Amino acid sequence: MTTSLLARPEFRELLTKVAGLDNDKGDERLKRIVLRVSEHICSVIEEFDVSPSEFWSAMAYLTELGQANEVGLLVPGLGIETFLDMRMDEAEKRAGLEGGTPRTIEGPLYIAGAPLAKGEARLDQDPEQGEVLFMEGVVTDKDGAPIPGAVVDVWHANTKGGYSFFDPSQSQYNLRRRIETDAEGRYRFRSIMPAGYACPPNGVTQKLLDGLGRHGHRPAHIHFFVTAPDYRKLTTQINIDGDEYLHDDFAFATRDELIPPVVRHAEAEAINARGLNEPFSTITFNFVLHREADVLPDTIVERPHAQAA
Ligand code: MBD
Ligand code: FE
Repeated sequence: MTTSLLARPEFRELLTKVAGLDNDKGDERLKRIVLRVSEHICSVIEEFDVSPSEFWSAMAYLTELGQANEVGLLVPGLGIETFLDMRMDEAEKRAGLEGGTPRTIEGPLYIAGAPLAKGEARLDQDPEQGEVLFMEGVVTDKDGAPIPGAVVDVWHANTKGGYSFFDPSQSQYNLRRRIETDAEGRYRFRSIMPAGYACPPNGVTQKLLDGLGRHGHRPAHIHFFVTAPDYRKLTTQINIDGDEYLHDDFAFATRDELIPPVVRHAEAEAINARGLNEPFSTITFNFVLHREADVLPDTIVERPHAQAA
């Protein structure tokens, strides 16, 4: 039987130098993390007897992934963004926070700086053939007290599953708005029913998913950041009920509390009252925020966000 190379003193010495643990400069936490990551990579190579060719194909994959700007797509596909949510949920539970609207992942397609409206907005700027959707609700604290002046930053895909900015066929900030709640804590918007998103079929993320026998589809959904002074930032989404991928999301973001009823209105009276010619849908969804507290980990996640203008 051969003993693991990883246990040999000459390998331990190599790792120590790799992580800079034999010097007194640099950052301690970074050194400890680099040590563990290096150990884990070498251990996987050993466990699976990874050949040099296999190893370099993995490095080529990561290079392509970055060049295609798909890192933010693979991360949720591997469940890691959901794991970060699970850790934040646990930390809040340990600190005694209960209730409130559940968080779910941000995903890679947020753009900062969407137009700011007061109380209500229309999100669909680009004419599209699709079902009109009205969504409304109130932002409250845990006791149900409305929070006026909260900002509901909403973004979603068009009827083809594409997001403005990333999809050059859409105008700037199409289907993206920030809505400030009114004196009663209310927000409302008119938009168009989104379609589900699918990873680019010939893309780098889908290539790995193919190897895992997995699809790259998300159910139709609408994203939100909900913020208010002295409250914890909420990052969440609602899913459109009835979608075939509702409980089979490649990004693992579905939560039972985030599937509000979609009410379809087909009566002529309701259609006329809204000034429309076709049936439409409405969704009511309230957001419940937690007060901020020093002992809790920050819910504001620093990550690069493009801005369209
Ligand atoms: C999306 O629209 C999305 O929300 C996530 C998490 C990943 C890819 C596309
Ligand atoms: Fe999305």
